Amino acid sequence: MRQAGRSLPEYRRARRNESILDAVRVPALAAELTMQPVRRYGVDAAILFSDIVVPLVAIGVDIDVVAGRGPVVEAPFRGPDDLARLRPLEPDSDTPYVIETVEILVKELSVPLIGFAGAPFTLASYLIEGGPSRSFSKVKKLMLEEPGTFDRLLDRLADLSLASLRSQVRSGAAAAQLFDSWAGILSPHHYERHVLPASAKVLSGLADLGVPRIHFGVGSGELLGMMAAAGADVVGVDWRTSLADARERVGPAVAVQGNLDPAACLAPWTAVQAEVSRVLDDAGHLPGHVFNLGHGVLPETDPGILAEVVRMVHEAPPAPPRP
Ligand code: 1CP
Repeated sequence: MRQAGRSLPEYRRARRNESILDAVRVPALAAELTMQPVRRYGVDAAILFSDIVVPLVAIGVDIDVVAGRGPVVEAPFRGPDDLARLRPLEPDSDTPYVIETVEILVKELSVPLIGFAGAPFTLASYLIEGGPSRSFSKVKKLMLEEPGTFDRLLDRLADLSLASLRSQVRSGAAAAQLFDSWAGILSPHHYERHVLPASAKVLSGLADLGVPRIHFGVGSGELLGMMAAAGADVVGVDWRTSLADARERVGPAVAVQGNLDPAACLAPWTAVQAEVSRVLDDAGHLPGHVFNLGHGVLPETDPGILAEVVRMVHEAPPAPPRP
């Protein structure tokens, strides 16, 4: 999961005070930052060091990633005129550094690399709110006030995410994760009407590449069935929904990913151990479970605890084959 590196002293040393957007443009550094948590924890896959706003910045949208806050948009999107600010992404010329980072990683890593992009709704929420938000009031207002503009915005963002993911997979990423972190703030009705079509466009647009497609959200328990039906092979689940319930919602053909509460990793080991056991039990010790946190690693997490979590999951009895 995101930001495993933040807990590591070697990460903080390598990052120095550089902005993440600058670090991403230096392939050797981005590759090193991707590999650090893999080396330290022995996890089974790496997630590319980048950010969901990288393709937007690459097509000229003025976004800064502010330390301790997140992405901040200089001139937030307000209406139909702003659609012209989103030209198509041409990965070869707009994000050559991402392609180069992926190419280095594919050579260096002994585990698969997961590429990723922000889902249309989560990207739109930053563009419209202007930055991280609690109420998401502006994005909801635009969705209801100008549904045509909103749908066109999401459709363009779908093209952007799809172009970015396709280039990462073409360069060697072995899986593609679509992060719809904030979709959980929507009612199922609005998700289905305004968001699902755009996310389905991204996921179905990857089908021919033959890599697993992971669809992740936070607080999205009520949306899991639709998130699976959008064309996902794996659906990410946070700690608010048990993996047993999640499995029922996504159906037998789709795997679940999750869902240890990142905050649980701040507790003493015996408490963490009980939480890890419960996640494994909820998943039924069956195939089709990718063990993960329900969201990003908290920076104050003790790396020793995360190493123990990985060891415990690796030592869990292997799942029996599917009947
Ligand atoms: O482990 C990694 O660092 C992997 C790379 C990675 C990924 C997968 C980063 C680096 N960002 C992301 C995805 C991302 N970025 C998501 C989707 C996953 C999630 O929900 O966590 C989101 C919503 C963002 C947006 C973002 N970027 C935030 C969240 C702000 C908010 O609205 O609450 C933040 C804080 C950032 C900055 C950022 N991105 C990545 C890092 C390491 C950081 C921290 C700042 C920095 O180090 O400069």
